[in-house]
Amino acid sequence: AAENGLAGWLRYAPIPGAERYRAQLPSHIVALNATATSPVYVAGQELEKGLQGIFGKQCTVHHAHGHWGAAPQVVVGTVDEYTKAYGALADAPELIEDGFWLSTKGQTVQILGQNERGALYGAFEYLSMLAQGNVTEVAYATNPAAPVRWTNEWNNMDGSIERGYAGASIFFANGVVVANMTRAAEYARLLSSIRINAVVINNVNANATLLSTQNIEGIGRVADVMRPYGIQVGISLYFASPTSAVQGQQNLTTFDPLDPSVVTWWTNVTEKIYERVPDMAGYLVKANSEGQPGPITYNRTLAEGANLFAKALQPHGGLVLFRAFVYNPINESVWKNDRANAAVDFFQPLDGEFDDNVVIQIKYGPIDFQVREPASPLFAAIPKSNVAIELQITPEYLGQQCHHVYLPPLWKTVLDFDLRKDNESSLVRDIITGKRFNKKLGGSAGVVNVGTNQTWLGSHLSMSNLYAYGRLAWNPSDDSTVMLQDWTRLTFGLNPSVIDTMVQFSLETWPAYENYSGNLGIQTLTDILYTHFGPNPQSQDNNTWGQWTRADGTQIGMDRTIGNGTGFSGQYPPEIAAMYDNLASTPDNLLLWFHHVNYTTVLKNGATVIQDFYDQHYAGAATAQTFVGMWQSLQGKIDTERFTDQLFRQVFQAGHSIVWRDAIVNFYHNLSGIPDEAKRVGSH
Ligand code: GCW
Repeated sequence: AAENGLAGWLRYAPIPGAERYRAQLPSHIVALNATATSPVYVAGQELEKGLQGIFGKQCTVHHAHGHWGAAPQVVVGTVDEYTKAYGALADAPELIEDGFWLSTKGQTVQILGQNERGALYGAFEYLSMLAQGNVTEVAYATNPAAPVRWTNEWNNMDGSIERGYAGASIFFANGVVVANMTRAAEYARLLSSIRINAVVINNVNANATLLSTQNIEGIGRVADVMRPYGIQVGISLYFASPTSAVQGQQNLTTFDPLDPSVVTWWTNVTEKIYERVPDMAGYLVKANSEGQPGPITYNRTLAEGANLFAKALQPHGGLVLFRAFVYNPINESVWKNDRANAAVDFFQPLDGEFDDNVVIQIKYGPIDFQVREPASPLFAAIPKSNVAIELQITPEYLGQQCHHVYLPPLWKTVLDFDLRKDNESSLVRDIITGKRFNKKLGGSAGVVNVGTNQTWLGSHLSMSNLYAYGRLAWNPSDDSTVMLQDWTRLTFGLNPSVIDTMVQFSLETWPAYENYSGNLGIQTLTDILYTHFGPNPQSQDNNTWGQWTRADGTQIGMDRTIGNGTGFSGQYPPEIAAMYDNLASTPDNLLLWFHHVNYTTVLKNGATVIQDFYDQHYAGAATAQTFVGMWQSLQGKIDTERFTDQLFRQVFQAGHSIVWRDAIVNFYHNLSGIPDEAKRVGSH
């Protein structure tokens, strides 16, 4: 059904007036030299399905160059195969790995990839144009900004998903890889259309049993169904696997990364995996963080730990994505303690020690996927290392699919941030693509956590975040509004009023959520101990997690200055350090991230800190009330099933935003005793 969420943005729904275009569209599809499970073969199938779905046009699919009269055709394949069959292209495009050339000029639509994967991307691009009613003539080449365009799926072996909001795993159940690969294949199809090239299928809090003989075979089956879509499979490793009982593998008494028996163990396991999955993408590693074992357990460095895997993978061409999310529990009674310092403290001294096939995977902010964070200073602190940004599509701290929050504007505060390394332009997006520090490797990792739910993520609208994630991984400068317009057309059709409403509504969601959950850089004031859902400001302090507010009766905020505070602002290059170290030059929206101030401190916007807290929490909740009406205005313009499903969520969000507002304003009113100038808060 059109309403079926499984197709996501790949619905190929009929467009109005489709008949008009039928004659000018291809009747023949040439998927050049495609073997049955290759991406070019899939591209041919998608083109056939898409032209049929969007225009009701029946095409014939061929796999070799031929003559079919004067009828228009589309040729999809690699540049090399095209050149062999048709001769050199007049204006040969400059393509790098995974790039493609698309021309819709003349009788032959050309979709030519640098490799097969690129050709498939090009087919999806052409279909995306057509599905949006765009039949104009275009001719252009496009290339990826970076080679690492991965998703991470925090799937446990028992089929549960850590921070997943869409049901059980599509990959695992009862300790093993599932038998039915239908959903894995469908997921690969969606991901390849947004040019993702690898999926890490298991949780970073990993389990050694993934490496059993039976599960390696299972990983192979996942890889087999994803390969035709140009998607490689990667896995997360449990660092202490050599000392765990794993079916089919030796059991050692140490996991010391410098112990020769451990080196051999990982070399052997890696060989077994590559025997079954010759194109495995690589390993993702969370070590010495949140209770996970790692090299530090043996007084080895994180680099020694990362290089253990890098050396095992190197002969096979695999990558190690080594997470920078490393921190220890800390004591709040020490004023200078700061979890935000951990990543630079751990990794900066190791810059230059990581092997070439290691990529340091850095969460966008120094803490943990909060509603707003400054860009992680680590992006500028390890110029000799490859880096990737870690974004979170699964909205762990952002409403868990019960609130809608369109995330690209948040991500862009980091991607577009200029860290001014060596007083030169150093945009985070130019660092992760390798451009700024001349690195071949780099890119993006998105924590998606899809599940068996028919919407994939737990709500229809949340798919706009996954769609935009892929687009940004390809081109981190892509525009939040344009991506959303495209996604809306593909998902809900071409009605301009639907598109306008979706854009207005979506772009207001993140600022509203920030306002009712925690503004001024205090971060999401949620329940930090267990659920990460709903307000619980008191849980933020007196814990060892280090996401503190340090709020008391008169003051609030983390003093991260160099002189009196934790010194975190000094982790940035000098220009940025100076900006954040000084109260006067710190933007209001990060004030409490960097400074411990009186509730009565006056902001740049003229309000006091406490009054702004009150005002913005009211404003955010008020905005969330308007989302209900905006959504209701779509009634009859989109299908009833998705309309009703999302309406329920918007009503919940409206109510829960008031719960948020009241919990936060009352908490700080009680703590500070300072009345609300507008007399909304407390008893009066
Ligand atoms: O945000 C925290 C999550 C944990 C997660 C961890 C991480 C997978 O609450 O559930 O563990 O981050 O990113 O490793």
